[in-house]
Amino acid sequence: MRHPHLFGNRWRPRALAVVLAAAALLVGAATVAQAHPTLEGTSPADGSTVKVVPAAVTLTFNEPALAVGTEIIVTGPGGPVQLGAAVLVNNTVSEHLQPGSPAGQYKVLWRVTSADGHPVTGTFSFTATAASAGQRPTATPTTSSTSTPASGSGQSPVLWVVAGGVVVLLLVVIFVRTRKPRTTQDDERDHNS
Ligand SMILES: [Cu+2]
Repeated sequence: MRHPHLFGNRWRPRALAVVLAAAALLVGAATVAQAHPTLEGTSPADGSTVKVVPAAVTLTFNEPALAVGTEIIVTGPGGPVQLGAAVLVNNTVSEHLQPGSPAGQYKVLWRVTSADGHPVTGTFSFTATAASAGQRPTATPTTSSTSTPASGSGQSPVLWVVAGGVVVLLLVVIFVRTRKPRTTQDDERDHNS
């Protein structure tokens, strides 16, 4: 038990056993989950020099990511140029860049959510020798929080299992907290059983 103080002294062994069982279930569910996605490549490639700033950057992983929490920030000489939410297609995560993005060095900060809900992060950079065509939007880019949900295929139900487990744990906590020992006889019986 790493954090015994979290449980307090009022907790009885039986209640603790229930919590431990629920926790074991959670751990079991998490173990079933796939390993975290690993980055297999980027476009543009890390450290490469491209002629013009691309319309989008794309990261390819060995497995699909979850849209929730997945975010790509692309910063160039003129500041951030990412446009809208990241787009998830199969094993790839793309981020569109503003038209008219200036030449120079670009740094890409990415965070993707793996099937088990854990975030995986990384960075890469590239250099563009010419600005991309088009006019840079003058207004501040809308930071839309509506991310494109990935199609149902490839999504793991583990996230729901974990969420369900958390709810069960909360119910156990509420149950144990509200259930006070009534008599000393009750306590005696619990000890002997
Ligand atoms: Cu994980």
